[in-house]
Amino acid sequence: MLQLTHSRRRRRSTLLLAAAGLITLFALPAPAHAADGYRLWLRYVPVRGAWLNRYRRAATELVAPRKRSPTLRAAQAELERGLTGMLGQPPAVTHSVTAAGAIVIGTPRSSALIRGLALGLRRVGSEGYVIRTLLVHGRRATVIAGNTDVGVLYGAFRFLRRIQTRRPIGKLSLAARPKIRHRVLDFWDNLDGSVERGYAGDSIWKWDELPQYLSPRYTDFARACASIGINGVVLNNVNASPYVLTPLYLAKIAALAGVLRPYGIHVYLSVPFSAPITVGRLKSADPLDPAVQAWWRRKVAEVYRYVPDFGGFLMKADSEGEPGPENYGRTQAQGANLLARALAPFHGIVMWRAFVYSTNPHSQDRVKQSYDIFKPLDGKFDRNVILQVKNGPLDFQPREPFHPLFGAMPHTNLMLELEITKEYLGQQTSLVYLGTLFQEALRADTWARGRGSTVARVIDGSLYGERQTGIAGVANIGSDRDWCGSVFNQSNWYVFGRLAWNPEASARTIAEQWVRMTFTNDPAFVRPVVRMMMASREAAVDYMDPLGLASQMAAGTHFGPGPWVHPGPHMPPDWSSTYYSHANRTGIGFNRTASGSDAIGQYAPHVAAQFASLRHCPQDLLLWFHHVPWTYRMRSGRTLWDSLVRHYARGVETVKWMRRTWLKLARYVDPYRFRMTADFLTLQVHNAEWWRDASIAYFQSISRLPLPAGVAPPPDSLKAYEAFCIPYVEGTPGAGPACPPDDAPVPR
Ligand code: BDP
Repeated sequence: MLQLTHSRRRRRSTLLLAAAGLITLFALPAPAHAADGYRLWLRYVPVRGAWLNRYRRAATELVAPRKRSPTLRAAQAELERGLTGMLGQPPAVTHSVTAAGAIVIGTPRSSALIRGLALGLRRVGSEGYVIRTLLVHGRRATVIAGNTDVGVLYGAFRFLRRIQTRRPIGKLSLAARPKIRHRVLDFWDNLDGSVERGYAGDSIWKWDELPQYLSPRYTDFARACASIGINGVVLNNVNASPYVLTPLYLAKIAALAGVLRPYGIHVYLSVPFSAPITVGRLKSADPLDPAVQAWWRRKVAEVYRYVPDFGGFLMKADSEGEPGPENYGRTQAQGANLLARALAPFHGIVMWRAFVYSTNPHSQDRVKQSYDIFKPLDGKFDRNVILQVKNGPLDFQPREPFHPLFGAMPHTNLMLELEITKEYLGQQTSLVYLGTLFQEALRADTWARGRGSTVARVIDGSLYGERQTGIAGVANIGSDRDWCGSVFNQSNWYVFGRLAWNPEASARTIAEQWVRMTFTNDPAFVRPVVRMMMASREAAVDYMDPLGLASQMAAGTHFGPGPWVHPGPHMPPDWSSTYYSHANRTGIGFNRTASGSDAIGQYAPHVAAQFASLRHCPQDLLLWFHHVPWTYRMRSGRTLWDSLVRHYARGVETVKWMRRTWLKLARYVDPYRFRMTADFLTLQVHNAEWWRDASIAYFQSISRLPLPAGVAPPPDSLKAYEAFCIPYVEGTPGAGPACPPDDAPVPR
């Protein structure tokens, strides 16, 4: 009873305090760029109420080694910045513990103090950290230590996160290490400043200003990456320009590497396979040609003169018009090993993409190609090659089954490639939290070595024991003030990093922490917003590609519906929508069973049996694997047609619910971020309705079945939806000419 009264009183005083805070807030002139998203999840807003004194007692002074590397200086600066922002006073910086509540940072090498403590650092490896509360010279202190400086930096961010998310810091015993070695952001940025599939402005790399001017944004970018453990950045588009390998650009790249280095981030480059010809003026790029091999050796040595800790190359070869070893009748392994051997003396790696397919209309089922090309090459890749495999066998669709190469190449390093930029999921304005998609991909069970052979365990090396492990995310970062085109898109950068560090972490927990750091710790805000985020990806699947459909979007822009897009002179079958839906009078879906393309045969027997059975196939992948009659009875008892229509409708309803939920939360958010999110949700409702109506109109023209009771017919004709075309979309250069200028009305 006493406790109850106490907590009630505390709540009341918190309310009063909050009210007072609001009054002061409005009384003050708004600082420039207040809460405009620039500071991401590293906002460090003042702590109020009972927590403040508790935290202050445990953060009285900051004890740093006398001699500090740039990385240790970054860790110290971050702690100073965070503690000052949150606790309202800067910690005194000292070199020895003089008061209770000190925070001691360092490594055994940099700090005699830490050397003298038994912290169990051996278990945290070269990037991990230990955070422990213990007595140092008889005084209670929090030690943040690593075997390396970057471990300390990661520990500093973890410590700050506890305060940001209102967790106790008085009695800590934490230890962590990343489960994956290469945790990489892939930028699809072109050297002209545009970004392929980038929806957040131009490239953040200002090539014209480099190397002389180093924008402070680069440092803030590096801080954000380090705060979630990202340790690699591929600077340029996989559709790579040869100029990256020229001295002009290498000098610029070296300057960027210098900014990122203190934050533990290695720089990588995408390079074109034809570079020996375009840059080296050779006649060939044949991997077996000694002149080509010698050229790459020389070029790589040159790159390392500019960037001594250069990470390596990312390669898109023999894909979508990019050159590759196939041009010379060589295998993907011969191509990859060519680069690997040039990089090996410098400990560099090759991330060789498995996204290889031919758009020949007579080629087999597109989703089978990558497996068929790479599986026979298992064991043929050098040790410093990692095969970079997209999460699904097609291309970053709203939902795909896992790529059958996971688990199928026990003698090859495999890394996972995810798309953080929402190319196929509504681009900049739609609120779609990808944590659930990433988690689904990581937790998919390949059954390669029995139950529990998850994709996470393939890529973290615990299934087959690879030492070169990796994960890559196609970045959603650009020159927009808020980095990602919207505040909620930031959560996708965030969750990628957190899952890269620990692929078994929970998307929900990460969402909750992100909301707390980005907005507020108030549960009245946190709970509904996390619920919105967790429902958001499924909503998008529902209104875009339900029940295992894929690739139903408009051609080129990949924005908005286009289920009618069919093969033609300029449209290879496997870039069209009808190829994937296979919708006809009898039914819908792609038969990938043994009686069809038998793509199912690429999975381990247990998984294949499940996918092959109409009854046991997960319903959310049904049409990916089966061609199903429109009148097929689903587990719910509804027909497939009714069920499909209901999914479209449900997707729209969920987005409307998200919008209603958000509109009730104005009082917890600053006006700028509130308004932007509210308006974007209005836009998303509109887009979701457009997807629903256009898809229903199209598929009904084929199924010729009535709509289920209670579902309103699309307000426009199929012809109107088909005629509607958006000429320009950010991130899709050259989309314009695909749309004839037309004064047809915009569908409702
Ligand atoms: C597709 C994108 C295209 C990329 C390609 C890739 O539409 O812009 O170049 O992926 O991953 O999804 O290489």
